[in-house]
Amino acid sequence: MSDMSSIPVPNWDRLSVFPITRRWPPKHPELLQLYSLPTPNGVKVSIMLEEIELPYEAHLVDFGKDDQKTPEFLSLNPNGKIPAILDPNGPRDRKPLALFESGAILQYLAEKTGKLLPQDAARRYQTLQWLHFQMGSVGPMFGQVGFFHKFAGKDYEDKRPRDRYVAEAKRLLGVMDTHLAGRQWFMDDDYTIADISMLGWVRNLIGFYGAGDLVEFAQFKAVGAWLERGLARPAVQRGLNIPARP
Ligand SMILES: N[C@@H](CCC(=O)N[C@@H](CS)C(=O)NCC(=O)O)C(=O)O
Repeated sequence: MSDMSSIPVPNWDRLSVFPITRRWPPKHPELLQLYSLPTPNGVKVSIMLEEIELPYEAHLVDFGKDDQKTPEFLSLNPNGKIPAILDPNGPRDRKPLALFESGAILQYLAEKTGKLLPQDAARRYQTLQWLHFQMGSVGPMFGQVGFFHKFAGKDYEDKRPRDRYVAEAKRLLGVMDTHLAGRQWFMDDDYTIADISMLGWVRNLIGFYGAGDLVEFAQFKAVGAWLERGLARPAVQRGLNIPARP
């Protein structure tokens, strides 16, 4: 009788122990699996994957079906939000790694591939500083502008919450504008995960949320020019529509 335990299990086969693969079965289990929807947080990861040209398989998490609150999705991200990934070739003994939180995913992918995060220690921390600025300030504040201006909150009679978030969004755009004046990207000539984290949010604020006039976007000339440069990148254009909406 042969001893089956000595036969190495291919890495991709190990994905089947992750319950998320029951709702979203991988067609290519040897590739990194992305669970997402093209929202400002979701596109950070699809843009990154397109930029670094790491092969992956994208799965649509349909908010219309509350996919993000299903037990299978929650098994990977207990916080019930996209994006999330499952990498069959993780960093420890190439065992699979499941990860949520877009900032952590961007850092992981940058370190895995050695791309879009400077090698120099000081510049690396400065890049992470801007990434955390996006995660802790830009995303949450712009998101609230969206809620109070475009979504359910727009019907609230009391406009003070909306005005508070608009004022904060303007302040943040001011911080970004001052930094970007005379620079191509957040890290000077280096396009990094800091830029990737912010492009979708600024685009959404003035596009989908329709808050351009409200935040007086026209005055933030350096941010406007940076956004244009970012959106001109083919990988950004592709990433903005992955996975395709239903
Ligand atoms: N801090 C999280 C935020 C993720 C997040 O808020 N995702 C939104 C879409 S942009 C979501 O999944 N919303 C669905 C829900 O809350 O039910 C990250 O950056 O990954």
